Amino acid sequence: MLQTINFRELARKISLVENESEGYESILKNLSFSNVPIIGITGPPGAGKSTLLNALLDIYQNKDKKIAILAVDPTSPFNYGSLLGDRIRMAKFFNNPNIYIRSLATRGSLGGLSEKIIEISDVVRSYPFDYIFVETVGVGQSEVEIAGLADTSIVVLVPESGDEVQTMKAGLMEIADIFVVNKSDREEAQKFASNLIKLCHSKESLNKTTVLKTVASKSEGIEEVVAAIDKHLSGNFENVKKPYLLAKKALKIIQKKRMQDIDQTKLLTDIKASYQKDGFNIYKFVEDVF
Ligand SMILES: Nc1nc2c(ncn2[C@@H]2O[C@H](COP(=O)(O)OP(=O)(O)O)[C@@H](O)[C@H]2O)c(=O)[nH]1
Ligand SMILES: [Mg+2]
Repeated sequence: MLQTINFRELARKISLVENESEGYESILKNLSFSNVPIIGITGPPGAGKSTLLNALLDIYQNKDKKIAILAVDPTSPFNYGSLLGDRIRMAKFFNNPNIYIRSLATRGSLGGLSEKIIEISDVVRSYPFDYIFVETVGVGQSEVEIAGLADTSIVVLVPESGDEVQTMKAGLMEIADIFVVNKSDREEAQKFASNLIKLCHSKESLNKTTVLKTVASKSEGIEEVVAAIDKHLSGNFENVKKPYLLAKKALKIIQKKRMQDIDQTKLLTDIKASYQKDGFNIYKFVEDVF
């Protein structure tokens, strides 16, 4: 008997954590995790990440798998359209009790995004999903960080991504466990995929990343993506980035905790009262106060 997940409760918890509303810290502290794998899907805007996810959902749905999707979309007017597109595309899954979809806005800045994603995916991870997918745009620094969170990272490229591969080669190679060359219905796809395979299997490349071709909009090549995900997950690869990401996160929590006791108004009052006095020394002041 399949266990149903309380999506309403999950959604409420995510909102509390997302907005740092009262009580969110206690929610985080009381989470108990199961080992739900997190799969990151990243790549340039328009590459077909959402379309690919949609096609993956069809397959997982037939296998009665429970899936959560966290889609991170920068809130810019340009991306609003893509969010809307995703909504329409994924509408057929909205009432599915096995599929939870949540869009997360980045509110213009990417700062702090990865931190929030860690917290939110931790909330999701406390529910018995089979897989959690996190879709993010681009391959910038924050995606590298998010890759630390994921057990398997998929980088979606399109045949026109030649420049991206050139400029972000190092970063891309570093984060991708699976490359998906989407829009393989286009002419240049075969050549692009062959070049990518060569790159992945060259001497410099440490991990021989799998390269797959898909036409997400026609659900072609998707079974192979499902198989590659499971193969990678069962390979027990050590995620070397994860401890670094968690150490950074721990540091932020410690900073926040330590700062909690500091009354900034009182600090200012104390400084005002003493800074003009003879012999005032800011370093000594801090040492005496803390
Ligand atoms: N020709 C072609 N178009 C595709 C394919 N996959 C997605 N698209 C289209 O590419 C556009 C962007 O797709 P989307 O999934 O929103 O990209 P995302 O920004 O990476 O999530 C949409 O209009 C899709 O219909 C494909 O395999 N072939
Ligand atoms: Mg998308």
